[in-house]
Amino acid sequence: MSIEIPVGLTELLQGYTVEVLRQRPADLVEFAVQYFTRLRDTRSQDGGGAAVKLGKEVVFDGEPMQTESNGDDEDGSDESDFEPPPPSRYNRRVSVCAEAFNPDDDDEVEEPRVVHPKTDEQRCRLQDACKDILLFKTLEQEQFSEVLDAMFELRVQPQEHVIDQGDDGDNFYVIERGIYDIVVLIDGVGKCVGQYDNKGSFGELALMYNTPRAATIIATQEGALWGLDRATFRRLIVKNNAKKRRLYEQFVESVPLLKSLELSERMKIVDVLGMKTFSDEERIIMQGDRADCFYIVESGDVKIMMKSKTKMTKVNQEDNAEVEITRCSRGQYFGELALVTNKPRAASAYAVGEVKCLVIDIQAFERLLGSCKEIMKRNITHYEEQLVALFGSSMDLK
Ligand code: 1OR
Ligand code: 1OR
Repeated sequence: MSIEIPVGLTELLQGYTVEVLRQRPADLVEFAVQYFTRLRDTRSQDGGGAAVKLGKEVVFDGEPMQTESNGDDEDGSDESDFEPPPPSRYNRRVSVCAEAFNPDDDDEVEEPRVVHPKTDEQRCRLQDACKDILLFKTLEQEQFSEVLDAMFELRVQPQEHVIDQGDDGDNFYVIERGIYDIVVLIDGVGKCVGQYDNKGSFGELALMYNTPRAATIIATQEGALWGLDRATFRRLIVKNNAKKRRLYEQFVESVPLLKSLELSERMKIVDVLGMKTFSDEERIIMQGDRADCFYIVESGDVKIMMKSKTKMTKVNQEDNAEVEITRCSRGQYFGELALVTNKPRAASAYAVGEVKCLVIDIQAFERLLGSCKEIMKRNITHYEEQLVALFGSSMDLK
């Protein structure tokens, strides 16, 4: 007699078991109720799609009575959620996201470490290009070195498509130089929705979630990029994301601004955020600078200072000393104004004591925080009222 094991059952139970071992709840049944309720809720939030995987929870395949397929569906033609297992792995049908967030999957076959030899000069340039890449910010030193070793340099020509929307993901890219348009098909027509200007990175989404490329990236001029192959990205960055989710899940859930988001949306924010630490008095934002990211305070205080435009009579005297206008503490955000208004930074921000901030880049902000913009805009209206009260004039923040 053959017994059919429903697709997803093994992962479902494994996921629960892993959580029990990790969290050691006193009451297993109560914990199971909470765990599976949450799993069901996140599944329905995601529209009950074929593969739903959130945080450290299990994959749930939405086709209940299928047996484990041995790769029948793995031509990738209609189910971008599923990725063929690498040849060296046993041939179970694996949900993308299961792979993406199964940090404890220690039975993974060790893949050979990729090393692209570099000259000292190349390594210097690479380190410089990578120093502010948020996805690398939470890596251990050892993992970061592996990433740097695996990266390879590529040159691009004007009008070259580095990525085409809809393609499979091959590499993740860090920009060394050049300007790149972000083009997204809207109703079948390509629309430029943003631009990378000589810094930043792209191409992480298809590799993280095994989805087709979500946008087309076009070099507008001659440029240089550093590529990181898919296998290394998944082995180091995706694995690190599982750790990030464990570390930041609770905190992100406590941030008032993000309350209106679905759990799955908050987890996507966790996947792409970086963590930056600032020492006492260090400047985090400078008034007048161009903005490329957004901050949420995790610990410490941040003081917001603005140049007061008071008229001074004496020659050479500073005519715009900074005035403290407010402070942000744990769970509060700053640096949204310039992103929402598309203007330079309206104020400076300084660390008070040691400060840790979650940092989200402008593209992820646009992509993931769109629905929070209404709350931000409402608060910006309050800034304007405060501005009038403090300086007696309106400064046209919008
Ligand atoms: P990818 O692997 O999907 C295309 O390949 C990359 O473009 C993507 O990863 C991101 O790194 C990058 N929506 C989706 N992807 C974007 C976006 C974006 N911006 C940059 N990428 N939006 C634009 C936000 C300014 C939302 C458009 C509706
Ligand atoms: P940003 O991107 O312009 C500076 O970078 C940040 O300071 C800004 O976003 C806000 O997040 C934060 N006016 C302007 N910016 C403020 C204000 C503010 N408060 C916080 N920020 N206020 C009016 C000016 C007197 C509010 C005072 C309570």
